[in-house]
Amino acid sequence: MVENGTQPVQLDRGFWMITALLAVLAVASIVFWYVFPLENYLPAAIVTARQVDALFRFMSATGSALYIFVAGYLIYFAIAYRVRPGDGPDAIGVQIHDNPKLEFWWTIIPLLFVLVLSVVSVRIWYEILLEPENGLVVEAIGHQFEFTFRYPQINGEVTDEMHLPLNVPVTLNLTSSDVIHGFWVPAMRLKNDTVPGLVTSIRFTPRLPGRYPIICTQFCGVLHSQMDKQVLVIEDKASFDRWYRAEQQRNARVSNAIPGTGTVAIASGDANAGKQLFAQKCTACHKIAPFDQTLVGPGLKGVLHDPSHPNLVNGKAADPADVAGILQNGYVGSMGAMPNASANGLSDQDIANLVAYLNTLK
Ligand code: HEC
Ligand SMILES: [Cu+2]
Repeated sequence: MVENGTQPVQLDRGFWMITALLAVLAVASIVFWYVFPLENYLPAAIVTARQVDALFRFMSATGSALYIFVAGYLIYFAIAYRVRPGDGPDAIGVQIHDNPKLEFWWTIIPLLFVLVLSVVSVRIWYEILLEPENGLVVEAIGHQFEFTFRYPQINGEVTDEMHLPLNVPVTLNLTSSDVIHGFWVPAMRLKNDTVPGLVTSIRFTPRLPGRYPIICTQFCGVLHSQMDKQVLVIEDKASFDRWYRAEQQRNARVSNAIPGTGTVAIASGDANAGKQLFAQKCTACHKIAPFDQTLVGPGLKGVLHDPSHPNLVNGKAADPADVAGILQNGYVGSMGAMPNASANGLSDQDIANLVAYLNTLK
């Protein structure tokens, strides 16, 4: 056996030629990844999409350069040091071990590379995490087999399209009503699973108007492949407001509540408990005063016993059952939005207590 050191391996002309060739190919691949017009194929719909693209370019460039050297040498050595006609059946190649210089460099170079990569990705990750928090809050809910969207002050759930205004920071809360789905908008370069019983959030700021496909990335059942039909519409503030108002009107009579148990036994209400609850949950929007003394919503003093107020805001008769209906389902009218029972955190018994209390006001 020939030991390294006793007879050093000579790197011949062929080796240096292939090294030069691989270096040229590696540089070409790096240039390719940096000039490739990515956004012509996949628009960058949100602000952080470009940072993700920068990371993608960096990883693709270094990854392809590395691959070209590894695969290139592999092929070259396999050919240059192949079995020669005169070699015996048990001939072995040159055996090399203990080359501290080589081992030092093949440890240090990958280490530096991984360190640079982690610094670059953590920085971009932080930029995504540090997107502003105080913008529009929207909820996307995965269902078999579509996503639905909830917006503040729109009753019920918006189906088919998700609209967002340009340049307004968005917090998107994600959850699921059945199984795990994956919410992915390729144009945003953001993806998150929607998990039943868990709310996760992503934050971003739309920067480019357009219609972008929303795709489910978790195999969620037989019609999973159908979950690529919905779109995210990013549009200017005026068009968004128009869409938003139209959805508000369209859903005005839809209840946000989980389909009612219908078991509100109004008669069992306790007016004292109702009075306390009213102070906690209602006084931010309602005064105990005549109907026209509005705070956010109307004054509720005469809600059940004022002859000049025969009907409730939803046009129904001012009787306990219909007041309970408004507390249960909420109502959006000319004054604004009365939250429903789930938004106000009211149980059926709470509703009965509140109605009993309102019934004592004259
Ligand atoms: C975020 C504000 C807000 C909160 C909190 C709120 N409401 Fe309302 N409420 C409204 C608005 C606004 C309306 C009127 C909607 C319209 O017609 O435009 C309303 C309407 C009503 C009505 C119908 C009044 C009528 O004359 O027809 C009743 C009853 C009512 N609220 C009771 C309550 C009770 C009880 C609570 C506490 C659990 C409560 N509201 C909490 C905003 C609120
Ligand atoms: Cu799905």
